[in-house]
Amino acid sequence: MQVVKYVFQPHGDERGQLVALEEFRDIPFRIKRVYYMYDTVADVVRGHHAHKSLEQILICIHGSCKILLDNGLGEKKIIPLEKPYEGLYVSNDMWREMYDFSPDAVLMVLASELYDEADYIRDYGAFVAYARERAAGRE
Ligand code: T46
Repeated sequence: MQVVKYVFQPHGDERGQLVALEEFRDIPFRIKRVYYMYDTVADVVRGHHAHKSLEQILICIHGSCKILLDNGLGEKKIIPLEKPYEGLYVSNDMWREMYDFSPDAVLMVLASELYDEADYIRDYGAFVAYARERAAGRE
C-alpha cells in the first residue's frame, strides 16, 4: 500500500511563509471543492468511510492530527500530519479515519469533486467487499 505525501514549496522571506497550490501543478487533479475542519473535540474520530470516485489532498494547515488509511485488503497505515506544507493524497478507495487532533488543529481538504453523499461508502463490510471486487478485477 503506497502512501503519497506531498511536500509543497514554501515561499519564505523575512515576513514569513506562503504556500501556493495550483491544480495540475502541485495538486494532481482539478480542485472543485475546499473544506476544512477546526475546533475538533478531543478524542473524536472523524471519517469512517471511503469514496467511489473522490480524490483528495489533506493538509493540516495548523496544529496536528493523524490519518488512518485502510485499503480494505488487510493493509493499514497511520500518517501524522503536522506541517502546513505537507499534503496527504487520499484516493477514493481508501477507508479513512482522522483522529488525535490537537486543540488548535485546522485540517484543510482539497477535493476533486463537489459534495455528493451518493459517492460515500459508509459501511465497513460493504467497503471490504468493494475493495476485494476491485482487486479481483485487476488480477
Ligand atoms: C472525507 C474526510 C477527509 C457538506 O455539506 N459539504 C462537504 O463538502 C462536506 C465534506 C461535508 N458536508 C456536511 C455533511 C455532514 O453533515 O458536513 C457534515 C460533516 O461531514 P462528514 O461527517 O462527512 O465529515 P467527516 O470529517 O467525517 O469527513 C470529511 C468528508 O466528508 C470526507 O469526504 O474524506 O472528511
